Amino acid sequence: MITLYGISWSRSNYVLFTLEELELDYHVVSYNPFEDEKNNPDYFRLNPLGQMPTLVDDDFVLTESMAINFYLARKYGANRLWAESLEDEAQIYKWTFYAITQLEPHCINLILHRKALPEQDRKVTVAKSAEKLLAKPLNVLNDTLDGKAFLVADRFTIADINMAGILSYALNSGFDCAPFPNVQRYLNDILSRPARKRAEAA
Ligand SMILES: N[C@@H](CCC(=O)N[C@@H](CS)C(=O)NCC(=O)O)C(=O)O
Repeated sequence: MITLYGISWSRSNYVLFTLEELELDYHVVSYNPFEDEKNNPDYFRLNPLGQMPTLVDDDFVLTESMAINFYLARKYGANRLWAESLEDEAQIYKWTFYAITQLEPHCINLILHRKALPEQDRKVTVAKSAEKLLAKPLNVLNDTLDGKAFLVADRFTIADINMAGILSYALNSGFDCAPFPNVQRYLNDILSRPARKRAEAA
C-alpha cells in the first residue's frame, strides 16, 4: 500500500507524476505543511521537518521528494523510468541534481515573489534577480536539448519528471521561456503527458 502525504501544488507534483506514470495504486493524504508539530505529532514522526511530501510504502517511510522519485523509479519502473547502464544512471543523477541545485532556488524565489507570498511580502528585486540567475543554467539546458526530446538515453526517464517538475514552478510564476526555445518545447511535451495531467488533478 502506497500513501503520499502532500498536495499537488507542492513538491509532491513530480512524485504524483511518477506514481501516475507508473500506474501505481496509491492514495493521497492532503497535508498542510504549515501545521504546528503539537497539532499533528503523528506526521512529525514520519517527517521530523513537518514538510511534504512524505511517502509511506507499506512500512517503509521516505522523505525528500527527489529521493522518493528515485526510489519509485527503481522499485516500480526499473525498465521504464530508470537507467540500463551505470552511465545513464549517472546522467539521471546529474540532471536531477542540476535541477535542484542550479535551478530550483531561483524557481522557488520566482513562485514565492510573483505568486505565493502575500502581496505585501513579495519583493520585485528578488524575482528579477531569480530570473537573471536562471539564464545561465537554462542556456546550458537549452543547448543540451537541441534536437533532443529527453535528457537521458533518448527516452523518457525519471530525470525528465524531476526536471520538468522543478521548472514548472517558473512557468507557473509567469516566467517567459521563449528565449530558451528547446527548453520551452521540451517542457510543453513533458508537461502535457497524460500522467502529468492526472497528477495535477490528484
Ligand atoms: N527538500 C525537500 C523540501 C520539502 C519542502 O520544503 N516542502 C514544502 C512544500 S513544497 C514544505 O513542506 N514547506 C513547509 C515548511 O517548510 O514548513 C523535498 O524536496 O522534499
